[in-house]
Amino acid sequence: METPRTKTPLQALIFDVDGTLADTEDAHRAAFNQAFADAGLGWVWDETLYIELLDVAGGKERILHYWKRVQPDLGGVSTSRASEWIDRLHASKTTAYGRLVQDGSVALRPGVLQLLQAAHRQGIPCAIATTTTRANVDALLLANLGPAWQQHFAVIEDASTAPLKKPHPQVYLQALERLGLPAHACLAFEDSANGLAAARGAGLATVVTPNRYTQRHVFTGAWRQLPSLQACALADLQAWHAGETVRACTAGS
Ligand code: XBP
Ligand code: MG
Repeated sequence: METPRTKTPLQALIFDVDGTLADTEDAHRAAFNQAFADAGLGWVWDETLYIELLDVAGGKERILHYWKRVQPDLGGVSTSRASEWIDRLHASKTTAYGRLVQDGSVALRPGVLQLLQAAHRQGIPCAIATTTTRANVDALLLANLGPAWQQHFAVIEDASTAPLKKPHPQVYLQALERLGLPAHACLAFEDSANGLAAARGAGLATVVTPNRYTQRHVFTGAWRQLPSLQACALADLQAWHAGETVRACTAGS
């Protein structure tokens, strides 16, 4: 028997961080280059190269990917030594990133704050699902939303809680589990093809707002693709979501 198609009210918003809440990748790139310079490495990631490297989610994974490209045998060091070295280099990068965003110079993208505030007023929980390091989330949102920034988010899933990086759906599956909501009652917000794949892998309708680093990505399967969230009120999202009849999730459906 056909499962009755039901209209599900929108019950939660799940946000990616880098590139979605804020255009952070210039700061990330500068922080990587600062760490490379401090370590005396001749590595410099220019924008063209970084656009390509962003296909690898996770800063540590990105460093390893690049290192293998420039030195396929990793200089003969053991896997454990290479991992220890990358951890130290990435910690230096994370410190540099925190310094770059602490003054609020990396602002939230247009429309993001208004959407967070509208959701808060209506009691619609918001969550974070990011592959970035928690310290980066703290630094960015402290600078933009103040010391009480966590009040905006019921759930935060990041690289420390979801080690399998996008496009793996782990970070979104864990966010849904902690929200206690089915995917069809929520919306995801992303900026990249990897992020879209991760959200879709968790069954989430996804609003994509590309940026300079991801504008050439292909966003097949996006629920909506918008230049930003500036013209996207919560009421619009609720109306779109209600207007889309969805199959009620039943066991095995
Ligand atoms: C984007 C990423 C992160 C950042 C760098 O995360 O892939 O790796 O580029 O941050 P998001 P780290 O899922 O928020 O788009 O160096 O801490 O990984
Ligand atoms: Mg992103």
